[in-house]
Amino acid sequence: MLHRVPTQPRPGQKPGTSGLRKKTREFTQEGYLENFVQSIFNGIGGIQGKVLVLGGDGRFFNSEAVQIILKMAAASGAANLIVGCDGLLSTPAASHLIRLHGADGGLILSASHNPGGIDGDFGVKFNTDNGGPAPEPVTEAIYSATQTIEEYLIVDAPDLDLSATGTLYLAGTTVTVVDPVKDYAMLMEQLFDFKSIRAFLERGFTLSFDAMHAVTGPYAREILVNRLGASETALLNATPLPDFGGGHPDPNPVWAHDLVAAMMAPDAPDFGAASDGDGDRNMILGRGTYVTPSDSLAVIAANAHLAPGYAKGLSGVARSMPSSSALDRVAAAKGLECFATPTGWKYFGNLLDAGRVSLCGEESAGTGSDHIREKDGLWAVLMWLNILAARDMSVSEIMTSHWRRFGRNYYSRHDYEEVDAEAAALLIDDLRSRLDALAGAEIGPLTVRSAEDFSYADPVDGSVTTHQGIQIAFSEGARLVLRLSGTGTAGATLRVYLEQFTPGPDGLDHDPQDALADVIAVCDALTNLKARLGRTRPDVIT
Ligand code: G16
Repeated sequence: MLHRVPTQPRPGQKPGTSGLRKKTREFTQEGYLENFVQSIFNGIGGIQGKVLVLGGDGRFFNSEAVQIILKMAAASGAANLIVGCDGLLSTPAASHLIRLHGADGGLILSASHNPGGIDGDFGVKFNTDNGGPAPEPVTEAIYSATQTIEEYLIVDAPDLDLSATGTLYLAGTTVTVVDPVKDYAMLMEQLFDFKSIRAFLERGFTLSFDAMHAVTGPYAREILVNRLGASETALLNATPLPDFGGGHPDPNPVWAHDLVAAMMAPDAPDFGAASDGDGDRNMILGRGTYVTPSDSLAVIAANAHLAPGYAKGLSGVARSMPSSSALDRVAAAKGLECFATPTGWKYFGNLLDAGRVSLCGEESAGTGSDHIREKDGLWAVLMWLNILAARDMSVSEIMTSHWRRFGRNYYSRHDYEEVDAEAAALLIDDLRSRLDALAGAEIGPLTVRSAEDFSYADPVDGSVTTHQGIQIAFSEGARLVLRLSGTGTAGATLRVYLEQFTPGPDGLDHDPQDALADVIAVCDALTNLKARLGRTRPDVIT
């Protein structure tokens, strides 16, 4: 039976960098999820007769939310919902399924790398028919629907059993329950040289993959263990848990410190990697070596042709503006077009769809290609394994040879989390108002070459996105970027991105924080941020 449930707009249902993320306690309030989901349906012009993909990263409330969304989609007349078994789908797998089935879009339940559990975060993302995150006009339409919503539709039916693959029916809607891993694993097998990676592992190359108790556990088991022959002991924290085992499923040296510590030991495996809550982020390590996401992107750009799916070469490359310009150096050497976009994977969508780029990535541990329209954690791991197998080198040898050839972009991000939102906004506004006066200024050891409030004109559709971060470049090869995060759920997070280029051949082996000392000091002098935010040091340094 169909119910029309009267409701009222909930404040703050504005999608951020990547969907709507809120505290789980807010999302689980009666009608909160329903309001947002109905607003998605309304914002995209209804879902009558449409095909949608649905799944999430398994965090607390995933199962309940999947059942609610299925009943709402049936009430709104969807033709077919393609759902991962047990309601599970990694973000990359969901993107692939949308494209594979020619679906009209998909709902992905995840707050990505944010912690889960009743005291953690929950989120809902909507992806469009290209498999990618909804672009801004769509998220704006959804947001405006949240402000005028008066009712939501839901059918009254028992929960569906999603524990096995097969076809189910709910009111007039077909629900296809699919294996969340199979199609994705097949896609990976088409892109990478599994035979040579397998042989490389058989020759004794060892690895460790930390799934952080998030969604990639089953994917890693199928691909790394079953298809590539890695040992089961190569998998760490491979069982998805609703609260990620109490951890913070963000693959960086702070939150994946156990893996990083193990990789720095003399008896470490040859290769280490981790992925995040919903499987789209990655961290790459070698024995004694941490590879920054920006460097990883540059190394992939330089070597992607070694993987069969990329043997023809890349059409162009893109990075988010705050990511280091290591990628630009590879692009220049290879004669590839290189774009700098605002933070948010959605900004790569048009470039990928238009064939202008086939590789893109971000400093926030996201790397991907035109195989789907999301960043892809395991894809990056397999790309690295393919490169290592083809070149028969260690991670540290790859990095050293890369820096010798292209120079090294020392890079770090300092995050000040849950700071007072007003103080953080004022800090950015103040800096913005001083930008014109900064050009040419000498601040300590550095001279400002350019200072801008980053805005982006999409080269494909011409749309302009403004206020995407303060970017200050210095004549000495340093760069400083400040912006506010769009994925937090409490207060504000100020991100400070720091970069210093060293051409080599000397000076390629410094500790990044030492190499960045000048630009760190200049940032403090320019912004007085610690005093203004009442902090003595960053909460997270990656
Ligand atoms: C999302 C976006 C990324 C972005 C990241 C951090 O990733 O898809 O493009 O770089 O958030 O964004 P912010 O700096 O605004 O917090 P994910 O993995 O959280 O979906």
